[in-house]
Amino acid sequence: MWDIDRVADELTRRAAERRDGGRITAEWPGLDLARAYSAQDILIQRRAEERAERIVGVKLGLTSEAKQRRMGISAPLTAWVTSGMRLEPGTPLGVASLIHPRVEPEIVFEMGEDLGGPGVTRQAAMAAVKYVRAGLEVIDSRFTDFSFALPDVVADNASAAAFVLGDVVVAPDELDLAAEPCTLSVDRKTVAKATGADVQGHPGEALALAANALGERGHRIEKGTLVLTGGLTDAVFLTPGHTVSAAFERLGSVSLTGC
Ligand code: OOG
Ligand code: MG
Repeated sequence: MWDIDRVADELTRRAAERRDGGRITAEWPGLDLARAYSAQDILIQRRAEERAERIVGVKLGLTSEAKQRRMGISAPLTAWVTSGMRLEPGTPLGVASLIHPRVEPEIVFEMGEDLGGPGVTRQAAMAAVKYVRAGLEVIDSRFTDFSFALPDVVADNASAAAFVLGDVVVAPDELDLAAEPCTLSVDRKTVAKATGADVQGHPGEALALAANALGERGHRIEKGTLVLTGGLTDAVFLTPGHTVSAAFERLGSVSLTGC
């Protein structure tokens, strides 16, 4: 019989053994969104304890049309990022340490104030942001072929695996975030283009959405933590010897090489 503890166990085991598997919702239709978020919290709490990691922020998933179309799910979701997921810029990532990693460009906020829903607007959300940065997120679904229903991917902490931040740090009032362009390339060949507006019209809307959704579950987004606002474009596979780069206009560039 499935329950939320077993869901957290199963997904933790798949990650540790670097193996994907079928949808849990196919075996347990009772895995609804509320239970999936509880399983996500258990999974991340355990991961943090077992690996002596800290939760360092929040990530949003499926906030752009490109991501929603690819995954066949039209609802954004929230999940957690930990200290162990943060990669050192310039250090290649071993593809064999993961299942089938893909990389996507993200706009990342560093929070200057606590932010808690309900009722958070984009304006209030942006007022709580200290810095904006470029990021690349590595996603590595614990489901075969990244095929999942919304509760599956929620329980799987939104496929979170790793992330790296660019070194340019910009105050939020120093750029037009909706207009900020991003080019994703693999080995210098352009594979996708987007702007900040592709994330919920403005990444600040994604931040407000996260604050409000987390508020309903009794969580706040804390000062000093990061918020990954979601892939602006579809993700690309990370492969040994190849480099994925996101080049923004004001936020600079960030790259990750597979090995
Ligand atoms: C789910 C995670 C989505 C994003 O930025 O949209 C995500 C997935 O695509 O596997 O991180
Ligand atoms: Mg992402």
